[in-house]
Amino acid sequence: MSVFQKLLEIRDKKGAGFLLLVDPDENQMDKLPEFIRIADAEGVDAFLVGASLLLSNNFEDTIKIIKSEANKPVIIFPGSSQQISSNADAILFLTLISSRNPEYLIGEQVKGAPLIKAAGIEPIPTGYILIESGRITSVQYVSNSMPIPSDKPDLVKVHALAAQYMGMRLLYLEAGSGALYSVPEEIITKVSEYADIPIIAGGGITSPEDARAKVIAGASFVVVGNFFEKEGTHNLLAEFSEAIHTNIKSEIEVE
Ligand code: 1GP
Repeated sequence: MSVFQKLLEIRDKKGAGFLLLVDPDENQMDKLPEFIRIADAEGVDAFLVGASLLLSNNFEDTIKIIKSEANKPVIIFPGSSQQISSNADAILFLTLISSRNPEYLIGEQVKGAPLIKAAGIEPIPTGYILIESGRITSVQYVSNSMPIPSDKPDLVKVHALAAQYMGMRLLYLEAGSGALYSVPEEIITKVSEYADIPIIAGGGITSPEDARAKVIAGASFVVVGNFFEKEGTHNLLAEFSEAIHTNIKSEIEVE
């Protein structure tokens, strides 16, 4: 089964999938194995690895540690065509559809495609849409792209539909790592009613309630990264899982 199919299966079974973003620069490598084991046990469905920019040499080791400590898909969430590894299972083959910068619409993709083929990992074509979130985010700055204003859901909708018509399999609605405000539920709902491909919501999600609100609004997958990089947060992994897995929760409630 492909990783993409596995993701759909998780969504169908659990209501939505919990994707944990591991930034290779933001985790102490000696503490990473234990964190991954806890995350695996507490219900994380898949791991994303990547960053807008890499400052360290930890990219490969991060992937290897996750592969050895958890039995879940490891999916690269690349900031550029330099972030490709044969040790991962798949890669979000991103098109920064909200951008007008050709480098992030086609340039990086052309550089990355042969490396992905050589690595033998599964590309998952993904329309990546930046949404304004209260301040300039790393992805916005590095990609030199203007995010879509958060009070313009129609603009997000038409970008999403264009991504679908271009053959992309997923939509990633991104507020940016550490965003002040996560992607508004209104946008998620309107996009989910307008386009037919599954939505990933990420950026600035810092509570189980917020994560669950994204699922109720129509997200199929929720990404959390920054929050779990802070000390003393790992005990909340289970609560995030429960909040995101709306089907499983309702089964418990029914019993
Ligand atoms: C960033 O959407 C991801 O690209 C996750 O964001 O780090 O704010 O959780 P956070």
